[in-house]
Amino acid sequence: IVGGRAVELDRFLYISGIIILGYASPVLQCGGAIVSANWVISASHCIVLLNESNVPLSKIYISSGNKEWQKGKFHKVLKMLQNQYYDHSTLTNDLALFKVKEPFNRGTEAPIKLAGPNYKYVVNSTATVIGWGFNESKIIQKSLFVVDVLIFSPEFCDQMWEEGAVTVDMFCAGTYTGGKDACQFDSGGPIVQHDILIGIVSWGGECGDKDRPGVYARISYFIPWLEEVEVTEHLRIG
Ligand code: 4AZ
Repeated sequence: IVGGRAVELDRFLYISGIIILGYASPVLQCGGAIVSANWVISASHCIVLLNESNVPLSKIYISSGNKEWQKGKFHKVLKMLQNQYYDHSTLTNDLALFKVKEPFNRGTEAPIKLAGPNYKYVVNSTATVIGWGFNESKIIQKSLFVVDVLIFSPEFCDQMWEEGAVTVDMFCAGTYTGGKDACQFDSGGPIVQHDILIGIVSWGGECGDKDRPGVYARISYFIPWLEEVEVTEHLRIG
């Protein structure tokens, strides 16, 4: 998170890290958000990165329940599910679900409600991005950071990026003067409005570049898919 502030965990009990265990010390790969008793939502490109590095499933864990990702409860990942329409070249449909073995405990780990299919992404409204990713010095953070950004219109996103790059399953967000953004290793993590999950950190340019706003997977677009895959679980959809 670039241009943000350090926070306590209490307002962000759903924040999760996708981590790799089995090396000398834990490695942070991506962010994520708890959405039900045994499921975390994240980005599909995070699974591609894990696969490209040949990380076996047995080394992949979710860290949650602590503002410091290295001190969280580590939940073994049983299953990783990529959206079937994910395209690695365009990063369209960059959403994934991770199933954990041990359910999340409602004291220090709690699910966030998802934006429903009719959620209004109000242009110029403030949203909060959460994560342990790079700060302005390109250093992964030990403790949790957040930053407030503005949701931009599809037309503005098109002007800032190539026309057609920010597709219907995405939105972009940033500030008019730059300096506030998600960054590397925030990928897969949440962007929220009033305790509702509205997006997942997906891609961008140079972090904080005012002319290259961060791009997020648009949660409201994926509700049919989420309901389909999470047949037996109960997601909280707004
Ligand atoms: C990344 O590489 C990444 N500025 C995520 C978000 C942004 C840039 C890069 C947005 O995971």
